[in-house]
Amino acid sequence: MKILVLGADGYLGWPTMMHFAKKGHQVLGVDDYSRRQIAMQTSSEALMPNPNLEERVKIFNEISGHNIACRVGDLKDFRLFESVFSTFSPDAVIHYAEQPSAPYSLKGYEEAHYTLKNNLEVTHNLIWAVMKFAPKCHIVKLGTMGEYGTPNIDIEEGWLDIEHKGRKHKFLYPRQAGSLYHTTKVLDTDLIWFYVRTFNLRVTDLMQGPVYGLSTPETDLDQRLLPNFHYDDIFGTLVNRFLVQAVAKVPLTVYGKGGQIRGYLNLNDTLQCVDLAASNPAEEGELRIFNQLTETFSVNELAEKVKKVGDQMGLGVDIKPIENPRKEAEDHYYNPAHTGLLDLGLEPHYLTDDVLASMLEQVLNYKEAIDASKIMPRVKWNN
Ligand code: USQ
Repeated sequence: MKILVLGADGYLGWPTMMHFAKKGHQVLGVDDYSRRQIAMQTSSEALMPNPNLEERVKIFNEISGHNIACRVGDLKDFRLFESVFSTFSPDAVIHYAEQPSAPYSLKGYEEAHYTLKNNLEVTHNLIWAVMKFAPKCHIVKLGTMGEYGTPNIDIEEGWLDIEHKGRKHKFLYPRQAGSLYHTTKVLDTDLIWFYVRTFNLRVTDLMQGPVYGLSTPETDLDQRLLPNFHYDDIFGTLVNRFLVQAVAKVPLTVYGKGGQIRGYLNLNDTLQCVDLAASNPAEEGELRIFNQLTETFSVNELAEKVKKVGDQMGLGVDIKPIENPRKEAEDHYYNPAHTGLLDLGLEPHYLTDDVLASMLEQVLNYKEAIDASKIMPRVKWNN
C-alpha cells in the first residue's frame, strides 16, 4: 500500500513510519514541527535528543535499506495537501497531525485557539484532499478515549443504540470531553461523520487511550531513531512520567485522589492497531470506530505498579498525591468495550512487571538528562 502519515515527527507518527516501511509499504510522512516548537516554547523537550524528521528518515533509510520519504510543511495550508496528493496518491492516510496535549490546550487563549484551529483545519483539509484527489483512500484517524469522558454507564465502541418512546435509532455514543484538546477530537468526529454519511468516505476512527513505552523493533535499530519520549507535564503521558519520576527520585505525582481510570496501551500495540486498521479498511460510506486500549488502570494502581518494580530495582520509589490541576472525576465508573481490534487480530502487550522493569532500565540510561523542573504540573484547568 501507499501509506501517508500525517504528524510523522510525533511520538506515534515516527514509529508508525518505520513500522509500515518494514512491512513493505511505500511510506510518505508530513510534519510541520509544531510539537518541537511548542516543546521549546514551554521547556518540555523530550528525554533523549531526537534528530529532526528529515535526519531520522535519512538515518533509517541508510540503516534499513528502506526508502521512506518526508515533507515538512503546514497541513493547515490546503496547497500542501494538493501537492502531496498529486505526487503520492495514498491508499491509506494515518492522521496524527493534531496538537495532542490537554494541558497545552488549557494554558491560555493563544494555546486554546491554536489547538482548535490546527486540529479542525487539518482534519477538514484532509477530508477535502481525499474527496478531491483520492476518494477511495481510507482515512485512519486517531481519536481519543477522552472523547467519551467518564460516563456512569458502559462505554460502547463509538455507537449507541437508543430506544426512545418506543422507537429505536443508532447514534454516535455521547461524548463529553474533559479538555479543549479532547473536545477538538469530538468536533473532528462530528465533522468526519457528516462527510462520511454525505460523501461516502471510508474512515476508521481509533479511540486511543494514553500510550506508554519508548521502544519498538525499529526504534531499537539505532539510538537516533528513538521516539520523542516526553515526561514533562505538557506532552508526557502518565506511565512515561511515572517511569522518569521513579528514576529521578521524584515522588510519583498522583493528581488528586488517584481514582481516575483510563484505558492504556503499549506503543507497540498502537502500531499493531493502526496496521490492523489500514490492512482491513472500512467500507465506502462507513465510519468504523474502535476503542484502542488493552487494559484499564486507575492512577493509584499505576503508581503502585511502578513503585513495586522500581523498589525491586533498588530505586526507592515514593508516591505523593498532589492537588489535581485538572477538572475531572477522581472516583468513577469506567467500563469501555474494546473487542473490535482484538477481533481483527490484535495481540496485546500487557503492562507486566517485566515490561515495567525493562522500560525503567531504558530510562536509567538517560538518568543524567532528566530535568526535574519539567515534572510538576504548570497548567491548571480553572486558572
Ligand atoms: N495524571 C496524574 N498524574 C500525572 C499525570 C496525569 O494523576 O502526573 C492523571 C490525569 O489527571 C489523568 C490521567 O492521569 O486522569 C491520564 O493523564 P495523561 O496525561 O496520561 O493523559 P491525557 O491528558 O488524557 O492525554 C493523553 C495524550 C492524549 C491522548 C489521551 C488519551 O496526551 O493525546 O488523547 O492520553 S485519553 O486519556 O484516553 O483521552
